[in-house]
Amino acid sequence: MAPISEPNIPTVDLSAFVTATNEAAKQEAADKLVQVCHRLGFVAITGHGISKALLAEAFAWSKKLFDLPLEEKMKAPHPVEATPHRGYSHPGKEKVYGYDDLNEKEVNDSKGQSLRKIPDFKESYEIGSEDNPEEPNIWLPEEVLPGYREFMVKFYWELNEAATRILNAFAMGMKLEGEEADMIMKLNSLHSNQLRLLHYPEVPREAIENQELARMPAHTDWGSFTLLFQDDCGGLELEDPQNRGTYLAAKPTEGTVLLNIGDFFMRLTNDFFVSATHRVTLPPPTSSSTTTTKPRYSIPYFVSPPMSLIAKALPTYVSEEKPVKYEACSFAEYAAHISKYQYGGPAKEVT
Ligand code: AKG
Repeated sequence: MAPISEPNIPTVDLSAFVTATNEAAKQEAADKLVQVCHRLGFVAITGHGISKALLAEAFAWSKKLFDLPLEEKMKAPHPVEATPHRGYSHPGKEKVYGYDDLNEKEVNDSKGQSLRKIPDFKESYEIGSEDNPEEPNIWLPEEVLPGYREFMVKFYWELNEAATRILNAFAMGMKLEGEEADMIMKLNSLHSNQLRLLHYPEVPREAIENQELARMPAHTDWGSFTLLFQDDCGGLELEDPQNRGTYLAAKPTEGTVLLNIGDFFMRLTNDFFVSATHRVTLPPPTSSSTTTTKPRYSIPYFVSPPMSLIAKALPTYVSEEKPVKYEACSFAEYAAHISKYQYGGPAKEVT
């Protein structure tokens, strides 16, 4: 496994975008956001405007949900097809792939074989906008978990507002004008975003060390950027793009959300921002058990462009030295290409 270095992930305080009207404070924070994401593709954010109480409530709902018996959770099953990503996925259903895996998988599929060698030992529940008829939500019957749906709909929109504030900061820091500036604000589709509740059950450390099970292998996200909230378990790591193969531990810090740049934003900026490779692996041992991991709960919110938006390099980021690197394609095309591999093929159940 690639080495881990421990320096802290840089933090940017965006509270000026929540409360202040002080333009200089906003510009300073926006510049730092852009500098850090240019260098690393990820950043820790404080002052994001999501209250501690709301986050505590979200994690409490997530625990209540995953504590339900499997047959109850399966009353909102994720579709058999890859999309839309909605409802409940049992452990082993999803296998996250990185780019190298995808190439290998294409070869294996053509031979009728499966690459699903190491199942991800996690379960998840995916939620989208209630006002997106193209990708309708899949809810548990209300009596299974009363109040869950109402809270999650509210939470989706709170996160959406935070995403818009962060995009305002990006737009200010990137100093783009006209259509280019407008393009940045389109990176939050409002209705194609995805709220995901994740639970990585307790597992023998050996199973991960021996690669019998994975928590989540290294991958990038497909959209604009992801806001990632995590509990205190640990295990999330991000690759340092300045030093490929070296991962930084994203230690859980209360009040902080981790932002990682997604593929679409990378393509739009012709690699000015790099899509962050990240993974979830063994957390540090705890004093209560050195043989078993702690369970882990995390909540990513994937901020995505509208499905029809085309990722075409913005002229500001193209030059003779930096020619266009990626073919233009819509978010729908890009997402369809990647997602079919994550849910493709018969998923193995893991208990
Ligand atoms: C994903 O869902 O794509 C993640 O990378 C989640 C990471 C985490 O659980 O911290």
